[in-house]
Amino acid sequence: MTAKFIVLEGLEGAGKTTALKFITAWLQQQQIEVVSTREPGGTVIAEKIRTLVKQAVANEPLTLMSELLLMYAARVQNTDVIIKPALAQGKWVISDRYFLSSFAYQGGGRQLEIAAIQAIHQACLGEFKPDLTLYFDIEPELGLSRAKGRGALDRFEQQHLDFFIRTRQVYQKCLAKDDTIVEINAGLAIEQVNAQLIKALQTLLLSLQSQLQP
Ligand code: T5A
Repeated sequence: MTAKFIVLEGLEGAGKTTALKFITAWLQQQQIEVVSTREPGGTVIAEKIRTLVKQAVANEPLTLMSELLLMYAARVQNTDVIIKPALAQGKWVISDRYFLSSFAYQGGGRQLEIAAIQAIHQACLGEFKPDLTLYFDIEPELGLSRAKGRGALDRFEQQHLDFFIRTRQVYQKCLAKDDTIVEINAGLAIEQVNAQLIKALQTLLLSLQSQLQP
């Protein structure tokens, strides 16, 4: 079976990390070998970058362009060290966030020029992209209240609501333009979210089976 690359996207508290565990277990039940990763992070070096971007440093703001470049540095590391080798070995890969996060957060939230992000993206990843992106759509207030329930907020979670409204708008625009992105209504109870996930995964498996038929 051809290995697939699945990405989970959405605002804070949308339920991506919770879903990653569910999807991994579901795919393993179908006898599919799965490697999971996250962004920023996944490798030792990329996890160090994650710490850098998530924590504020006293008296030195991280510039917007530095933030974007650090996200892409972590992404290239994750892609070359974990994602591509696993796919080449026939393992499926699930990533908690990938490049859509940069377009949504740095392009939407931070309002960096999309053309600049596209140029960096092209230099770093070329045409490489996920086979399926599950976009967890949630009202920012609800997502943030779930994230707050977990404890101290990071540098992103401390942004004003407007930041997350703009971020969500970019996600929704991308969803409308790309049929490899599937929307999950993340505001529902976990059982209802899981039912939507199973449907999307079954559709992916069916399309794979029909491609393999002579
Ligand atoms: N970032 C990242 C960028 O700006 N640019 C980039 O290019 C990249 C890659 C990463 C930050 O970096 C930014 C975006 C982020 O701000 P992160 O911690 O990896 O930070 O990502 P978050 O999305 O912030 O992680 P969260 O853990 O907050 O969100 P999740 O993973 O979507 O939510 P999850 O599963 O942990 O659930 C949160 C809580 O809600 C509960 C869970 O039990 C948990 O307590 N929950 C539900 N409750 C009710 N109903 C449901 N359906 C629920 N699903 C989960």
